[in-house]
Amino acid sequence: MEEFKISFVKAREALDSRGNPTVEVEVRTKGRGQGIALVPAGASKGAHEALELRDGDPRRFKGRGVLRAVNNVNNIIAPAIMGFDSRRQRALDRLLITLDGTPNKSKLGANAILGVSLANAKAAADTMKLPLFQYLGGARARVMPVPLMNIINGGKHAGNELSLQEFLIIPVGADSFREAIRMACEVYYELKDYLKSKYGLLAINVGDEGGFAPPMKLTREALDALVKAIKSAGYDPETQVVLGLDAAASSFYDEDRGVYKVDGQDLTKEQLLEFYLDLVDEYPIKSIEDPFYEEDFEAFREITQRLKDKVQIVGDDLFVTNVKRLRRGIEIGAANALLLKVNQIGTLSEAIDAAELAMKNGYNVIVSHRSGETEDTTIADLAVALNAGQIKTGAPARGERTAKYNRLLRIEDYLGEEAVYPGMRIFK
Ligand code: 2PG
Ligand code: MG
Repeated sequence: MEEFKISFVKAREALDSRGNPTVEVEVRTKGRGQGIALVPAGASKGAHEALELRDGDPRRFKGRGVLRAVNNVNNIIAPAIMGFDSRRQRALDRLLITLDGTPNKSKLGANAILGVSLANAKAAADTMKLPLFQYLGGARARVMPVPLMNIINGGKHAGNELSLQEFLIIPVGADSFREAIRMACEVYYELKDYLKSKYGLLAINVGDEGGFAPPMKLTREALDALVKAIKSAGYDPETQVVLGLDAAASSFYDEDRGVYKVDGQDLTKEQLLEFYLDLVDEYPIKSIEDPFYEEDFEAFREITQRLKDKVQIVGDDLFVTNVKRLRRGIEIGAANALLLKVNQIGTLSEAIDAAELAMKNGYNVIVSHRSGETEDTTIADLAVALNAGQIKTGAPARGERTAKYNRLLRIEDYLGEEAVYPGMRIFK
């Protein structure tokens, strides 16, 4: 099985969707398989994420260069994995973890390690002449993910005053992924028209994830706009296109004073809980991500207790795709869904472990992009490979977001009759 052996590894500095440098890794096998992976980057990062190594040299890219990570791939990782059987993904990831030797991958950089981990999987798949989703998921991979599409951007992703970061539409009333995308696009067009007429032309500028970033101040203004757009597009907001939120609450939590700054007010965590409960009563919200800041497992448990029968409570910054934090959450019932971001943990195998642990414990899994993305489409394949049932990858705008949707449209086409679109069933 010589053909699967790694014969070439090279990293280079490339760009992400915010124009920041990022790591690209290319891996080739003796059997002429090739894998290229580009690493994404977050803006509202969890404090417990694996470390993204940046140069900090102010003379290049305002300190954001990633040449140290690139050099770590080329000088340390490449010689160590040359000749390794690319199919042994788990062993390769373990070797990368050992080479680094730190708990948060701070020596080599999670960006260096993840680039190699993903490029290796792609090279193995290519050597086998299999699409990535089938290489990773085998014959079981056939569930198309329901997209959670962030079409109004706030928080750290937009230059407006919305406290909450993401206002998502979820097209559950479709019977295929393709139909779901069409419905979501139609809502997106209606939203654009509505925002233009109500707030003027400036309101249709888009934020980091392709959603609009209108000059709104209040959470309810954004939710009202979504409901209006869904109805104008001819859909029912209770059954066909429902809503989700990513509060990203760590970004508006004032740790010194112990309050959340939401919609111009300081809220205690009890008041913030009441705020969410009211929103869930008033709007067809089916998913709330990071409702509290990332250390408050107790507040997460409280909201999960109160809402678990009707709302998916998602841990992103809370769990950071880390099985240790996820286990702690599962023990106390801190959520009922995991947001899965491969670069939060730094290897493909560890991300898969987190997904499996979540699913085994009845948690939903949402495979997710980062706000700083690239044209890399690995997460689209991963979502299908895991039969995760959900993906969060932005609005149907900006090439780095549509790349994932287009990849999924292609996968659904490959799967043909075997493809399943779960729709509302994801919210069991
Ligand atoms: C999030 C993500 C992606 P970021 O909070 O869920 O939408 O944002 O990549 O900035 O952490
Ligand atoms: Mg989030």
